[in-house]
Amino acid sequence: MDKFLVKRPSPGKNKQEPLEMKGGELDWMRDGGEKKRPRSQMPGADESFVHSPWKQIRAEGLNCDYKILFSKTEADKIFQELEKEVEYFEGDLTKVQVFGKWHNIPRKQVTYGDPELTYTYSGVTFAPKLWIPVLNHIRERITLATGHTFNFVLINRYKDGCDHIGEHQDDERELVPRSPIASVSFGACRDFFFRHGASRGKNASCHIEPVRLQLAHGSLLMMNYPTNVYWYHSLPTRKRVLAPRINLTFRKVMALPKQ
Ligand SMILES: O=C(O)CCC(=O)C(=O)O
Ligand SMILES: [Mn+2]
Repeated sequence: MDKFLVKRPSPGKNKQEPLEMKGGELDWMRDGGEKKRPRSQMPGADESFVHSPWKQIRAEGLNCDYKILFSKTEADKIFQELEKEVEYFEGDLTKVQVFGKWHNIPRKQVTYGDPELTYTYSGVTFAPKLWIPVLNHIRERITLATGHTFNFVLINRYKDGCDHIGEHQDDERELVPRSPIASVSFGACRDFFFRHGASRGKNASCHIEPVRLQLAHGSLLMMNYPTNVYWYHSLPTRKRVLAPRINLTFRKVMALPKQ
């Protein structure tokens, strides 16, 4: 991964890391039944804001930025809270259509977001569940770090290294044109690949090296325009990974008339 990385200051509009946390969003992080405590006494507060540098990931038509957004202590808490509170889709919503055939998806999935939005992905239209505190907490931290706001999140849970996501582009028609996608990961560190569209398959028109990243616990990967125009991404199987991983891709979605 280092081959593609150049260190630089924060790329967001908000160059400064956040200075305060708002009480309400953190209620789930406090011990039960206690009065509000000063920030310095809150669990994990000392380390709440990690000052990890941004790393640029650049290749032809690929523009991504990566950083550790949450300290280990906070990422552990968030992971536990996600395991407790996120309710994944069941039944027909756990299947996707590929070349006209329906398959069970090799992971668990769910969407949360503003109520008027929908999202069509691999032939299935998802209505979002309403925001819950832990998701708002993550969403606010991304906004503080990048200056971007998001109204929708797709959550994928990979129970172990057998669960995966195949090569695809995030190019759904509901996405606000040229908007970035913020991908936050918790749990097992997994390999994540970008492959240029022109270098895919037998009829590849040129050879462009794939880009391999490792998405760590508590990390944020910003996929900026035009990455998803030219590059496909995937999370391949890794048989040796035994622990679960949760990935959340925060998106800017437009309310579209029903087709
Ligand atoms: O799990 C990941 O890191 C990627 C998920 C993804 O690409 C997607 O939800 O579109
Ligand atoms: Mn994707």
